[in-house]
Amino acid sequence: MNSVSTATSPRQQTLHVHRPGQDQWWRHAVIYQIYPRSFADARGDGVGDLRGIASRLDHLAALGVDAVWLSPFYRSPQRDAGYDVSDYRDVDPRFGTLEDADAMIARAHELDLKVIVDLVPNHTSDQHVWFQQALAAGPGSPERSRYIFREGSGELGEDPPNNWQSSFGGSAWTRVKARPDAPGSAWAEDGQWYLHLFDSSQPDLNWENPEVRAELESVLQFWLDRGVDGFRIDVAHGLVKEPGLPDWSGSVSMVTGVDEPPPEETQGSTLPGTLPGHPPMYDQEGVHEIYRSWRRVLENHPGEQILVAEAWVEPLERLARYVRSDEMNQAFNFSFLVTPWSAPRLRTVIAESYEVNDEVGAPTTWVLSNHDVVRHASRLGLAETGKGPNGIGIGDPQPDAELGLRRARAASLLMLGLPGSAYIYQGEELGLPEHTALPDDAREDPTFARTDGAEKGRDGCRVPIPWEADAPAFGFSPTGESWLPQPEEWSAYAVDAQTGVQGSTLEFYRTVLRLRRELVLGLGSSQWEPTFGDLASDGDVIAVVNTAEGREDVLVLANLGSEPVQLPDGWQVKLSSGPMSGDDGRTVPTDTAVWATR
Ligand code: ISL
Repeated sequence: MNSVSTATSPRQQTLHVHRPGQDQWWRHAVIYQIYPRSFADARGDGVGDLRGIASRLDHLAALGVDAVWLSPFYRSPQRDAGYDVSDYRDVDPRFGTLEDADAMIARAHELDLKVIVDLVPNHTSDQHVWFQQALAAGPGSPERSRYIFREGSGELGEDPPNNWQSSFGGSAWTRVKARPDAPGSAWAEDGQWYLHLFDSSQPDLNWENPEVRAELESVLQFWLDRGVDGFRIDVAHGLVKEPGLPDWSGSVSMVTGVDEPPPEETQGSTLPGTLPGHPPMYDQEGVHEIYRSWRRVLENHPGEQILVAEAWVEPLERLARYVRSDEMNQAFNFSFLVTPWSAPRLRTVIAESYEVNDEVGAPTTWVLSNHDVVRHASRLGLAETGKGPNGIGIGDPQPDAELGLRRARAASLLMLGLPGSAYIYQGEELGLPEHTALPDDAREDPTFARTDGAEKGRDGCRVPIPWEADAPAFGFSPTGESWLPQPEEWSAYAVDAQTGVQGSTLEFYRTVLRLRRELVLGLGSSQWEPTFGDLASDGDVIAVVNTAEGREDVLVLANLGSEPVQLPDGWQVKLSSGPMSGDDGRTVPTDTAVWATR
């Protein structure tokens, strides 16, 4: 067993100091992500809806979260599960009506939950009236200049304008007349190409066009007036492209971000402030001006609404530029999410996260799961932890479910003990694993088809969640319909099967969130706990002390090593992610985290 080293550094090493006055709700909120298709289906057609959400919000209030973020529920052909918006000011009939949205927001507020909605400004659906008008109006028209249309390369314009690849696989360009399912007359035959960083049904907007800027600001205003408390900004790093759209041979794929930088000899960005090989479609300087103007829109509105950046930008220093004091309020910490299950790696990302965010006065955020990645209860049970694959299929290496859940609970206890704001993805409070055996013909994520099945895609983390062990579709819908099939074993994960059951993941999360709130851990200061000496600086233990005036110190400790470790003297266990061991119950086993007070 690893024991406490006495030869420790006398000084605790500071990670983060809470500054007086920085107590706003979004600096410490626990935000629960609702994926509307898969949360609760009141109508019984197998697709979740807003009335279903409203009817289940009391579960979230009882869980103890502060806010919900809903993935898009706007009018959309659903080619990318709602991230292809055809009308930003209306609700898709699959999810309900604007009145249902108002009622859902009102119910959330009644329960003291803030509501954050998703805004998708990088692209629209090809069914958006603007894109239909652009096709009809032809090259050189003001309608086309709302998007990024270009002539093709090659003698006859038969090749795409540049070599950019879609994050979902294949070229990032589609030629107008070549589109196979073109709905007839609306489709021009002029042979121009349009850019889409994602699916061909998601044309990228042209953010150089003032009309685009004005329109999206008016959309912000529309939802502010309906009472929302903030916006999660989809692909926040993508809106502005490098002028001239230079070739770039790197690859940017779903989940993984920039996983292959371009070979050295090929062109990359040459813009000042970017690294050689920086992707010319992401993280361009021009995006920041947009967020400054949005911040002003929010500040002119009564109340305290926020902007959250979904930006797969590395290193963390670059990401922190999105949360400077006059830009967004928060950015998702994907660097934390993709870090392998390794104490040294996690310590590094934790320290860096505080360093870069404190520099700009922004809260650090923490996140382990969302609708784009393999659920962390499964990801952490894979032989190789880290960012994980883009989906898991029946023929792929399968996660160790028990190991995954043990680590997931430890990871969540670690994350929720750290100062800052934290995200929970629906079902994670149930310890829900990824569905790793979905039949291919059930898959809907466009990445599956666009990569010819090489990537399984994100459906496995989007399966409707279980509420009642013995009800049809586990209580997701009254009829038993479910747009993706649920594994039979999920009855054991249902909310009613875990409620009141000591040691269940749901009761664990409830206790964690209650204590986090009582002790206001999200607004604490933090430092490394020095007692562990080498073990916590080079070894397998992560030990952070969360402090605040007027309350007891809280030690947040996770043991990622193969040997158990002893809790340092003076600390009393408050809560652990799994059973403690040793005669006195003060030994922290492998892959276990603990909160202790003194
Ligand atoms: O391009 C990337 C890396 O730089 C991606 O990781 C990208 O930022 C990310 O996948 C964006 O995801 C969001 O937008 C997509 C949508 O399919 C996802 O569900 C959404 O979270 C397109 O709107």
